[in-house]
Amino acid sequence: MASFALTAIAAGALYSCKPKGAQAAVSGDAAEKAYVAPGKYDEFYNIVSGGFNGQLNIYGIPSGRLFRVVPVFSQSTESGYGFSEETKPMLNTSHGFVPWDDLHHLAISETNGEHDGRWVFVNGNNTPRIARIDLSTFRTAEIIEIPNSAGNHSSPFITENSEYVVAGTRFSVPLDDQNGDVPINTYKQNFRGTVSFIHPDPTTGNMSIAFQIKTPGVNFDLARAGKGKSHGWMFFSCYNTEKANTLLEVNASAKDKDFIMAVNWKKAEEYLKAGKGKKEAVKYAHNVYNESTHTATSTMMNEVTTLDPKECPDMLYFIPCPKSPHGCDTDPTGEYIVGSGKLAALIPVFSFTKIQQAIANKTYDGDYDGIPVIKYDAALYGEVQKPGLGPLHTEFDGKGNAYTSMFVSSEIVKWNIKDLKVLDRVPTYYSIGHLSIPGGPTAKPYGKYVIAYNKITKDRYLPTGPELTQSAQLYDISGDKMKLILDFPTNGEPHYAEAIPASMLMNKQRKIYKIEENMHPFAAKGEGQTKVVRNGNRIDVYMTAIRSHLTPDNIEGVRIGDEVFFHVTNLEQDWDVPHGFAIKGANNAEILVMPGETQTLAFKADRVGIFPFYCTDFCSALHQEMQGYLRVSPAGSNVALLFSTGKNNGATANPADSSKAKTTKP
Ligand code: K7E
Ligand code: CUA
Repeated sequence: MASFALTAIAAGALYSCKPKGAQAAVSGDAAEKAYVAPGKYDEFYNIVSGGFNGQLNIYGIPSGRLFRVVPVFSQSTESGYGFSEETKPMLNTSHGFVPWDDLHHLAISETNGEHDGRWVFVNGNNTPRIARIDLSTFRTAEIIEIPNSAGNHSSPFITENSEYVVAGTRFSVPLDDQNGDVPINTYKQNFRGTVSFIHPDPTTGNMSIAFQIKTPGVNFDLARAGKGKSHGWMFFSCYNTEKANTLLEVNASAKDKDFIMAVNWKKAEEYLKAGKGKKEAVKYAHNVYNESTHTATSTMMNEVTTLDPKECPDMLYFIPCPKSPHGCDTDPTGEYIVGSGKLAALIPVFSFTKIQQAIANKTYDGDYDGIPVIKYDAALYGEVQKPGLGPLHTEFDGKGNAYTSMFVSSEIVKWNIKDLKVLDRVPTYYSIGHLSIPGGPTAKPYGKYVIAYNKITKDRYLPTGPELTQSAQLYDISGDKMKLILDFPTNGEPHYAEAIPASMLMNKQRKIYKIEENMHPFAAKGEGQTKVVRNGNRIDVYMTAIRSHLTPDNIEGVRIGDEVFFHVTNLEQDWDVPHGFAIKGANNAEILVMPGETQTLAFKADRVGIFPFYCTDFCSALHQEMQGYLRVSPAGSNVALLFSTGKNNGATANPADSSKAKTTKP
């Protein structure tokens, strides 16, 4: 009953308070479909890229409720990720500490072409990196930097059994072991692309770069792995086949067709086995978070294996694709490859079977930098005519239909894969980029919904200064016609997203870290193990947190110039009882420590005084009492190092301080 009343009020508000120009596109009935009653769970987890905030956002579908922001390439003031001493190494690169990146795409791990719910891989565009997030903790477990790359955009795309997570360069550049100090207008001679095949260990997920393929100096935009019959192949969209190095908006749009690059990676594996791989000197960071020491390590790697297509025939092919293709998506059967030319007035659909025939018959249109170019018609299954303007990305519902996002005409267009006829179109508000159907990129889509991720929301939401929110929109696709059922704002700019059934993740969530398994070198596994140790100017505080006190909570004997490391171990062994820790004047964030975990906040003593510290997470009725004091004395003071909780152990005033106090009295 209460829900009816709520809906009626919401619907009323939609009409009566509608700002000028707003679209009242959802009727009360449709909105019911997105309504998840208080206390009820959502049907899907929606894992959404945060774009230029470098994070990953976790929403519920169909409610659109935001559950969590997972920091990946960016520091988090909420959890202390990238601020705590343990997590700083996660953001190390060959360029040093890089606490930001631009996260566009993600790929959930797969087994037999279907989601297996173990990990999600994401890309850092700017300083090329791939991260692995563990879906039982929703925390970043590993980050690997990609050498020989710049603008890691066509990345990451995963193969059917997670054999590889694949990453292509957007910007071709001189390779890392070449002299890069060349005139920019020697692009054609000196700039090269690469595509990297990263192998996650099937058991641990730990990533290593298996090999890189050197390619002509084009821009790789997006990619998809083959599946089913096309398993063993990878397809990349390329633009700037003109190899322009300036004013690309004109100079990279000169040609009528660019390419989709088809990579036979099984063939690449054969060449590797036959010893065709070359070891090259490069430098890249590999960062791993260890869940028993609760600490990340960063290792600098110095070698990568490359394959040169000149020595490896039948490994790469180009397929002409009109005009500056963006998305390149394979359907659930693996037979159809959809190229979305941003500037094209049609959508070409290529046939894997025809591509194989064309290769067997050498139906080529010459070559591009020595790589065979398959004749357009020989690879083409057909074209979707008049789909709309600015096709970007395509997802599939598993019922023989494809859904393509149209950036320029702001719509989703549904079409049939077999006869290429447009079946339905719905407006999006506005300028849709990616779209996502639960399971849409896999061999077995779950269907049911399509979610649009929009760049522009003018007139959809209350305005917030010069920048308006970006947003997602949820459409019901269970019937013949798509139906808008919900708008929800997003955190950051959403690019790609995937949705996975709640049942695959909700029962495998980690609840605590076992205190007896804590291998952190500075852990105090009980209050009896707490201590404060001086080593020159370094002071280590082995601290514990449990409802509702910190041990020790009185610390004296610290001097100006000391660096104090607060190693806080959370002794709780209950789900969802983190404790926070912050201290006045720390040039840092706070830290948030999960049950059984140890995290460290560094603090530099820069002035004499009393520095309160406290728990930042409201953990009990006496949370506000969860506090303590650090006394900082002048450099050279002889105040003894003392620490305690619940008793006063006879610390005395510094004689220097009291004499000073006397003499300054008028
Ligand atoms: Cu189309 Cu970077 Cu995937 Cu965004 S990209 S929209
Ligand atoms: Cu612990 Cu508040």
